[in-house]
Amino acid sequence: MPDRKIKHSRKTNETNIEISLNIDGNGNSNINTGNEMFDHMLSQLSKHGLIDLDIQLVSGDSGLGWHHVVEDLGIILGQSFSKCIGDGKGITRTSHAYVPLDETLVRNVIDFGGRGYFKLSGYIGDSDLGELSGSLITHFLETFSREANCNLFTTILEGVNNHHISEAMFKSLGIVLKNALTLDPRRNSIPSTKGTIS
Ligand SMILES: [Mn+2]
Repeated sequence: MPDRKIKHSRKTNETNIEISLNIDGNGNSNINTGNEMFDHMLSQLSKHGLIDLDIQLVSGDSGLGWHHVVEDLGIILGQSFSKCIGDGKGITRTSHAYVPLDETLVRNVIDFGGRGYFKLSGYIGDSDLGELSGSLITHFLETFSREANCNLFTTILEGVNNHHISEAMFKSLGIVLKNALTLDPRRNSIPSTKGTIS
């Protein structure tokens, strides 16, 4: 089995982030972005995706309202996934997952076909999300999908409480990541008739 782990860091004039990712992990996380709600969401992704994730915000201009931190995390996490996936040999490639949380129901559909695209259907507001917001979550998913080279369709089918909606979005994302990226022992080739997903 290939080693699908990476240590990656990104330093710009806006943020300095260090990340360590293991796609074939056990769901262990140590996440310190400085934004408690964002940490809570990324730990959902780790836990339900069986992904080991260590994220440290060394420095960031969070005084500007978290936009740069959330955006740069989308970039570095997406790039880390893309690097770990490599040519995609043996991956399942597509997956979908419905996740309910009380009054909320969210569906994610993903395809690691080498193209970056994100579409959100349904509505998430900005209240009840600590220092995060619906628009920042949307921007994170958009950035992540582009950098990870996956198509991601997130649909909020039901939901009133933004915290529940957000949590179901990240749980469901963790599950589709796990299922799409799990190596199928019968698949000894790249899952594309074109011969490439990069
Ligand atoms: Mn919660």
